[in-house]
Amino acid sequence: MTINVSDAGGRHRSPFRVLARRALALGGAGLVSVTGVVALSGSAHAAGSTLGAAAAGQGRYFGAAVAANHLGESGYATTLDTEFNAVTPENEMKWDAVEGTRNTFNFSNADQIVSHAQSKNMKVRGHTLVWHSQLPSWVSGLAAADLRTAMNNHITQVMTHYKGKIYAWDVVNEAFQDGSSGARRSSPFQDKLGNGFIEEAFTTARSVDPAAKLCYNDYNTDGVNAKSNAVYNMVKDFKARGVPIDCVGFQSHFNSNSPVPSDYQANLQRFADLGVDVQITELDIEGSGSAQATNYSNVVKACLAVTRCAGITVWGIPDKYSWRASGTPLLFDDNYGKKAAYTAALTALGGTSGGGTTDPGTGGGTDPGTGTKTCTATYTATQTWSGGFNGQVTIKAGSAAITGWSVKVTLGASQTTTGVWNGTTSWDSTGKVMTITPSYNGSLAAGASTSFGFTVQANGNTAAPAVSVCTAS
Ligand code: 9MR
Repeated sequence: MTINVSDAGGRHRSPFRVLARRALALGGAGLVSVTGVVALSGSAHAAGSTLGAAAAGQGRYFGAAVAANHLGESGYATTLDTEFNAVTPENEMKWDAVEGTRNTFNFSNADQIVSHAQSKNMKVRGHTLVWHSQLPSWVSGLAAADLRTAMNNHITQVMTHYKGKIYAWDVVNEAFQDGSSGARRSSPFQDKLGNGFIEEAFTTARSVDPAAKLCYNDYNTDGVNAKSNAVYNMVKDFKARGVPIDCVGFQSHFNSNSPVPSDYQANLQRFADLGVDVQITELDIEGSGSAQATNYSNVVKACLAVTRCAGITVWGIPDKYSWRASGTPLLFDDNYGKKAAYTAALTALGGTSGGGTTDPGTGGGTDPGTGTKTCTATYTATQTWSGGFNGQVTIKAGSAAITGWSVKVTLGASQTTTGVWNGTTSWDSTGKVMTITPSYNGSLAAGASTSFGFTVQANGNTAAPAVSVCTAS
């Protein structure tokens, strides 16, 4: 989420309250694939003993974000194929991945995921066509008229390549600001093309693949708040004026600073009432054990209680491959053992566990720590592709609790960054050194960790950026 710089801050502070009423009608519009993939369950397992089968029994899909470079790992592929009946390429369909150079398209990694999904009869969510992040610098450098041409061409080429194979596209991603303004986020598209870029993108998308559902997707819109109100008003306006839109994606990245909102179901319902499907598109919930399990259960129940909630996608399979692995936010542990959260999600879907290991979670003791405040910063390259890579820096508090941290990241020659998440960035005058401080994740118990990440456009230089010593406060 580009959650960039000011991301995922806790907007929803009230304790989660289940508002769920179980839906009586199970098959809302949009639950039947329009892509020719008829069966919702991709596996031969007994009805209800896997997430996908249990969701199918409720007229829903249950998907996972998938990375092409993990498909060769047997535990990964087996878990995907057994448990899920939908996929979203986690990074492989983003602009920088498919059109790093203008009008030169590279679909190889995304194709691997789509072929895999098709061979297992899984739905594919296309993610994403127009987004300010993971956007090559050639796009941001264009003047308005050329940018419009490039945007429409990108949509046209990518959707044509996958025509008939995509259940739903995230046509526009994360176009609104966080906070109380309800304003559009500044981006090359917004700044140069104005508010109309969103409807233009949807209109172009409809003309290319009329069978694909067209979604607007965002984060921090999961409860009723200024940002979701702004998206709501846009969708209402689109429906009133006949601008094509079929669905709204609620990313649902939750943690203690941004918990599952108490009005989650009510928020999904009010969008559904506008005449669009709602989809939970990037679900992950940091935590462990029974607290995490309860949150997962509540999210599943909220979806099932909204007839037009078409399905749920979790943002990864095992914790170790999560974009925020240190928060262990997913349903499977690093060895593909089923966590308590898995069992809770399956049970909420009306399924019954067919066995497997259950990881109760550690609960994580906290040491109040009284000594000097220290932290360490560890860099890992989490993803690489032809034009660049994603870096992640894990910040770990020493033997005392801290309330703030700061790390400098120095980019190599020719490198630029297109997005930073889970951190606030300030740049030095050379434009090469960014100082990252917390966006919401400054307070760490002794020994606890958090991470921030960034995307680097390599421009020919794939060397790891230099990460300075962590400074704690
Ligand atoms: O999970 C994705 C991670 O691997 C990438 O490094 C990151 C780069 O922007 O994007 C992550 O996925 C984001 C998604 O595309 C949009 N919503 C927020 C997700 C988490 O950051």
